[in-house]
Amino acid sequence: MTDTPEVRAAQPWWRAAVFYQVYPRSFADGDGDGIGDLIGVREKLGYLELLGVDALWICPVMRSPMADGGYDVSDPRDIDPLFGGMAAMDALLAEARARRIKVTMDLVPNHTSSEHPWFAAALAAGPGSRERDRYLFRDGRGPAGDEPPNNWPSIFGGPAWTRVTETDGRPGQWYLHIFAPEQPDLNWENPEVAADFEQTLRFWLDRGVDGFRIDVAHGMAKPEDLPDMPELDVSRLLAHDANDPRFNNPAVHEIHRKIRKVLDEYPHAVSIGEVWVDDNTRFGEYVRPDELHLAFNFRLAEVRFEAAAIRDAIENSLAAVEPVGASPTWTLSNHDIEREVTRYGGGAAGVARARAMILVELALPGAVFLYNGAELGLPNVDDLPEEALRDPMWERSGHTERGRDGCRVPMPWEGDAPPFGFTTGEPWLPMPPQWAALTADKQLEDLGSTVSLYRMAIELRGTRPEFRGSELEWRHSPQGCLEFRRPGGLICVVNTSPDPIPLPPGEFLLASMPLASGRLPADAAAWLVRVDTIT
Ligand code: ISL
Repeated sequence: MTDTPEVRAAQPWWRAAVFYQVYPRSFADGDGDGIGDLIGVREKLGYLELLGVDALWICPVMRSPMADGGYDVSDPRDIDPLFGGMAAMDALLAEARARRIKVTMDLVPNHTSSEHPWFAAALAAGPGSRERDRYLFRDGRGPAGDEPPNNWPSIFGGPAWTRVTETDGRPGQWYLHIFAPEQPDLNWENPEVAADFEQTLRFWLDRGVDGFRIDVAHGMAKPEDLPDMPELDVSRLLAHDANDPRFNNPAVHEIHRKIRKVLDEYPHAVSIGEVWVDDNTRFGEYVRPDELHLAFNFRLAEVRFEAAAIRDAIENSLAAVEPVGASPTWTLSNHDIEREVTRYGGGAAGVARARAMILVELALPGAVFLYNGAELGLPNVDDLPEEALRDPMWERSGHTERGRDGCRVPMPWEGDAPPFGFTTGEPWLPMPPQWAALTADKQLEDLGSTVSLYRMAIELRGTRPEFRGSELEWRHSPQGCLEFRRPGGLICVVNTSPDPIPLPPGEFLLASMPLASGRLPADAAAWLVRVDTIT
């Protein structure tokens, strides 16, 4: 469908929005305790406005003992004091609104913290109780009940079951936790669970948030009888397998329909699901008109800098949502994934390729999700000292998986030495001294920097008519290169080959690297405007 300016104006704000993901612990620390907070986010709204993003996705800031960086929620309707409490959230919402930046929160419906009052009540109430029914408690297997109820592994390593001690001091039932033991899975068949989540949705929407990112949106429903996994291949623990009974059970769609009914009462609000489902048809089911508005498609975040793989990721992401009429989404990285500079090989080539890929991503139709620090071209930090690691995966895997801290190192803002203005205290993860060259302050002054490229690209995408239309047309291009066009007249070319290539005819808009004698160098991308659409 080629959209006219009128059609575009009538579309919801999120359909082609640029979202910026804030990992609050690592973004900016406003109170000097070494951990980022919402006071810090508010202080940086000017920077985000300059960057030109439409909306924020803020990772969980609700009350939490922080066993998994806030994805273990003990009170979903309060802001943790570590992040500045409710006052900091209200101040952030007010100032973001004044600057016309939308704010979406991250909600965690699949599990609670083991310190949630419901879980304490479940432990106290004993087997068969109404309190236990809000979670997935089962008797163990074997004559003494000392084996887990099934063979499911946890995503973070070890079994997905933990045995509790009953109030009489005896070993008792087991409870399911797909993630850490501090994150017991909720039983979504219990109506109290859905009712409580509805209350949480309304609570934040009434306070002025513009929507939600829904954590593990493919995980809330569990299969009846919790059957064993067909095969237990440890090397595939983190892979998303169509036969994995832990995820993507059909009953999950009824849950999304319920959530959507609530959101429909707040027509401005958006829901974005974290959906790790590879099959295009199954993926598309999550964004049917009465389910989620958007779902993360991670294909582009999983491929290397290689033309055929990039094209395949784009084509599949488009194909997954096309039959249900949903908007595609694009992301190169997030707080769970190795940063793209490193994924593309690191060093100067890694940065060049990441710069090329942001032009590819921002040339695509649909919503784009940028992860904080990507705009500075930050690499993963893979040499964090072992004693600094905080991801539960490190302990749970028996120190075999270092986990995700390498992509969560705090943002370098200014100055020549750590902590680079991130905090006045000790940053919660050590920051590399080499990041002195990558601070936001330095890059904002340099037109050739990665942050300047982001700014120019986001502005062009938001203002130029050439970005109109939801279709992509692929054009023939040299080996190792890609060229696609948008109906509005945009041409995007990317060169993953080792040699410079000539550019197609058109008016030059922007390139990720200076052209060499009019040619596009290796590891670069460019935007042009089709000659016949220039007025
Ligand atoms: O589902 C998976 C594989 O099929 C996993 O990749 C899983 O979806 C993913 O790890 C979920 O991540 C989210 O929930 C976690 C939290 O640790 C992550 O940070 C968050 O993004 C538990 O709440």
